[in-house]
Amino acid sequence: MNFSVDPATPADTVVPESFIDPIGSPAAGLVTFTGTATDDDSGVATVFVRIRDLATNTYWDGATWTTDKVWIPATGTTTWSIDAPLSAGDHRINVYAVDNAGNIEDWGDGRPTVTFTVN
Ligand SMILES: [Ca+2]
Repeated sequence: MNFSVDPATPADTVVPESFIDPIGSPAAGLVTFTGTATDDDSGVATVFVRIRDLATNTYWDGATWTTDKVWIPATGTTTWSIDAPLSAGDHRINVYAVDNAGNIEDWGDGRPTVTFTVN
């Protein structure tokens, strides 16, 4: 029997991991969220964020608030940021990362979630 090993590029099967920096209780207005992401092998391609206003049950699409459960790409990868104009009340942010091999951080892997109150 013959076995061969391709030394060139082992497939990346490791799912990336994202993290949200502490948010606290920001003041109403334009709020900047920041965080990080890591990935073995191919590296982080994109970080997606979903920001929900729990009072109106709407989601920030980058331009306006919508009832669609939209995910929008953050700026940056291993360190990322995103801005959203928030009114007072409870909000929730979720984040996930995708790596350059197309592996997607799914809910089962954690997909960080933070619920916070805007003052
Ligand atoms: Ca990977």
